[in-house]
Order: sequence, then C-alpha cells, then structure tokens
Amino acid sequence: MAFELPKLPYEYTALEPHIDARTMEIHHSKHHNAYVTNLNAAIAGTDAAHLSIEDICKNISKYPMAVRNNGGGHFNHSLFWTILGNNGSSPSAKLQAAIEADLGGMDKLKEDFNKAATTRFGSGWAWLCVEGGKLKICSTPNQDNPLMDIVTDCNGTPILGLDVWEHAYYLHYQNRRPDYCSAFWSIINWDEVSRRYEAAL
Ligand code: MN3
Repeated sequence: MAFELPKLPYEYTALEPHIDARTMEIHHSKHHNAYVTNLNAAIAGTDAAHLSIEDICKNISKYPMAVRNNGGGHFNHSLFWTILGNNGSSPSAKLQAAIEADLGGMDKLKEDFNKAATTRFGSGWAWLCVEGGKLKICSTPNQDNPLMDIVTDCNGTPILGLDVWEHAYYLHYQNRRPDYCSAFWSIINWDEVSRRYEAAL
C-alpha cells in the first residue's frame, strides 16, 4: 500500500497573512508530494512497504538514507499541516497545566521553542514532544524527527512541530526566520495539539 499525499484540512489561503498561499501551495503540492513519491520509490518491494510511517521512523536505522530523508519528510509534513489552523483555539486545560508544570508557562514555551527553531543551523525542525509523560522542547536536522531510533538528543512523541527549512518561509520572510517563528504562534490549531498530547500520554 503506497503512501499518499494527505489533503490539507484547509485552503492554501487559510493561514494568510502569517503563511502566504503561494508558499503553502508549493510546500504541500511540490515539496511534500516529492517526499511521498520518493519514499514510495525507496520502499517499493521491501518490508517497509507494509509498515506505517510511524513504524518506519521508529526503525529508521534499518533503512537507506532515502527512506530516512523522505520518510521523515512525509511524517513531519503530515503532522505539520494538522497542527496549523486559523481557528482561534487554546490548549486544553490539561495541556495548559502541563505547559506550566513542565515548561514554565506559555511565554517560556514560546521563548524556548523559538530559540530551538531559530538556532537550528541550516534546515530542520523544532519540536514540542512528550517523553515519559513530560513535555519537552528540542530540534532535529534535515527531515529527522523525535520518533527516529537514530536520533539521540531529541526523543519522544512529537505533538507540535515547526518546519524551519527555507522553503517553508522564504517567499514571504526571506532571511527573517525569527519573524516566521514568531508568526507561527498565531496559527496553531491547539485543539489538534491537545488531542495529540492526550494520545501521547
Ligand atoms: Mn517543508
């Protein structure tokens, strides 16, 4: 069963002005689509063709670099689209309490997450994860993610992620990655992040 490009749960224009429609269209229909196409080519005829993308990531050390890069790309973007949205939502009471207990509150979460996102050299992702029942913030290079068994310094179940590859922001923000990271907090679907938090516990 080949992997498929998931439909976006909103229009390309939905995240304006924070993320522009042209960036969303290219990011989803070109970049993510290429990860899916290349992942399917890399796993065709192998045992990985019968696994979920989560199970592929958890055992990524068994597979070639093409599976790591494109499988990570598929998992990461599939998560990214769902945690974005312009729906004015807030964290659930339980997630809010964990943000305060584990991370020192929402302002500190944003500060530490943005630091992880802006200081990631080159391309990669910043993550909010659940590990051992606790929230934590970390980042990974390229298309690696916290599920991968080859990742040693950023593990757990990701419930929120930010793509800091230039393709995610360059048309609108050019070199201003910090502005893109700040804008991100205006377009988070906290209902979905809260759902993922419950599922990860
Ligand atoms: Mn991307």
